[in-house]
Amino acid sequence: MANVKRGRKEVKRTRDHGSHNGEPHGHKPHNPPYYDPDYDNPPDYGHESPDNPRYPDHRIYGEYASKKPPRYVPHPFEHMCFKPRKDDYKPPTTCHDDHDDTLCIRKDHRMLTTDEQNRFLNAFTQINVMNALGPLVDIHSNAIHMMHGNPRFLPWHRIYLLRMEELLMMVDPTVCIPYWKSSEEQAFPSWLLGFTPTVNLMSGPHTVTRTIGMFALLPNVADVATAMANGTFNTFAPALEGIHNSGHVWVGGSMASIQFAPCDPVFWMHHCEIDRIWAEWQAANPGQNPALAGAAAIMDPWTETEVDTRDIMALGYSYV
Ligand SMILES: [Cu+2]
Repeated sequence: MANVKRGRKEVKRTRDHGSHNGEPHGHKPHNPPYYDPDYDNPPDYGHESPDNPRYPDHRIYGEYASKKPPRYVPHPFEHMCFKPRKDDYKPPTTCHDDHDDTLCIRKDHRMLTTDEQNRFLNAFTQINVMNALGPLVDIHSNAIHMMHGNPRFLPWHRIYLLRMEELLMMVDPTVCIPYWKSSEEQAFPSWLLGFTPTVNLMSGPHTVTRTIGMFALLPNVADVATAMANGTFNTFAPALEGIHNSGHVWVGGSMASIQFAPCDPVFWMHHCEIDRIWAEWQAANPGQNPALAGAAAIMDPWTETEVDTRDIMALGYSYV
């Protein structure tokens, strides 16, 4: 085979040389450069060049093919996704029963069915791909809201969770944020292990990482009981925030950073548990509220005040 090929080449070279005045070893002139007269003088095929090359054909794209295409108006989040008719939602319908459409009943994640787990992850993915999650995560990275290390910590994150839950419910009204009772469980929710989304943040895309158990211990039931034993908000809240901090570092990776933590769905389940513990403590310690006044009492960037955060039923959710 190789011999045949080589033989062919010989023949061709001989023939080429032969065409240049018969001298077998003479200088071979360069090929003239490629020249296409149409390139300089394109023929007229009778078509105008399109005003808008992305939409070249007016018959197909209508006004988009013109110099003045329609203005782009984004859909509001609640209209970004198709939703089945209310009757066609598949059970279980956790959030909207016949009496109250908006009340969320937040459950221990261990109580979720596979369908409920999937719905939570699907809704999380949906709000992420429609770029609604990234901006919510970015709010958490802005220290101007003073949401850590002071009495705003619990009420601010209560509203933050609520905004997240509202976003999830726009995609699937059956979804509520489940809580991760880490003190009792002492393990990472296994159904989240393979779920490490990439979120578009103002700093660029961030993919969730975890270093589970590597850099901290996970506070246990006794630690939570000790925090719960505080009789005033001023001592209870820092104790609970400390437990919360350890949980962040225990998960590690994204969760260890204020900037990236809310990219991990476990952030919301962790904060849901912190919020649940606070609600339980509130019920046991009526009238004990954060000492916040003036601007510090407004849960910016939202309009809720500290007073609005006292009653979770009034905010539209409860814990089971
Ligand atoms: Cu936070």
